[in-house]
Amino acid sequence: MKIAVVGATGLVGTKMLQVLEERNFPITDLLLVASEKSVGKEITFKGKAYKVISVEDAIKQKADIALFSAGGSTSLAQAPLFAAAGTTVIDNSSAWRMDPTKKLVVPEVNADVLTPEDKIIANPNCSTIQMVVALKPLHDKYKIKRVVVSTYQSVTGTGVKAVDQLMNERAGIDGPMAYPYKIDLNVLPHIDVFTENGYTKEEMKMVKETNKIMGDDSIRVTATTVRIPVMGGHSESVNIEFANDFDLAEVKEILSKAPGVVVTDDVANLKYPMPLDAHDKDDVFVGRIRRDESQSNTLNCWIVSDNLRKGAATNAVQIAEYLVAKHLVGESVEA
Ligand code: 11C
Repeated sequence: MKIAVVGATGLVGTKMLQVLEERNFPITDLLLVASEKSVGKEITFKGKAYKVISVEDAIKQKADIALFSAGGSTSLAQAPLFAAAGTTVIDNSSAWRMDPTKKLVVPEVNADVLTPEDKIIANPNCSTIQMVVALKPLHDKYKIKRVVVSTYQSVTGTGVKAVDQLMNERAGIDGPMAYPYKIDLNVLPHIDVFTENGYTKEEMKMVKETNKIMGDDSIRVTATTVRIPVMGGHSESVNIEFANDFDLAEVKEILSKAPGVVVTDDVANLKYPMPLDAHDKDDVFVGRIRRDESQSNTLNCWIVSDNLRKGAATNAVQIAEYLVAKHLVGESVEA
């Protein structure tokens, strides 16, 4: 496969390269693409140095798959140009997610919606991805009516500038601010911009993207998304009301067998998921699984995952792996 990574110098782009290398993705040619200011820079992949090229150069080289992590406006402008050249784009921005003509995919949940005609495929928001990986097997068994989620999100979700802000504050150094307030020793109940209904865009992504990925608009979702001074991953407190009653042991059994999920739930031995443990892993960790005693058919749990891995790079690479495995890209499709 000829693979392009667009936005190769950013936090997610760097992680995409790491994941492609670790998972030994079948690459014959690799195109590393970034904005003009990075063109010519060298990046090492599997011990070989590659020069960063421009988007225009990359389009001409007709990659089989382009993994995009270059922001919404770049994606809106450039993804259709790659698609027109025959490249299948897997885009990590929010640009295409709610477009009814585009698929929004988490492989463990809905990879089967993909066809060879899908030339721009959207990768969901990180906080949505880790939640739906855990929700899907439970929805299949008990049917989810409503989800109430509160998130505790890593600064890595914002990007390098936010990581720098946190580290500078910890070191007592003045520097550029990614957030309107100090983040070290603080909590910001604010991720992405506020919308007219008083929720943030991040909160509304969790609502709308969950319905689209799960293929079920009857699931009601309400979210409060919060930034905390943490690096390794996003955490979520999730309250799930089902149509049907459940057995707690069976819930744990279902989750422990679910693809992409690791149950870490042994409170007697103080075992529960934490971002420090999830960091640089591909799994979604679920713990603190317990009945909500205030309401029937309702479960509480705690879901943690590395937002740069399963929440972004790994999910995109898994989509690419699925396309290859099912012969939905490459020469076999063009023939
Ligand atoms: C955050 N979830 O943690 C965001 C980052 O729509 O892909 C990813 C934003 C997106 O700030």
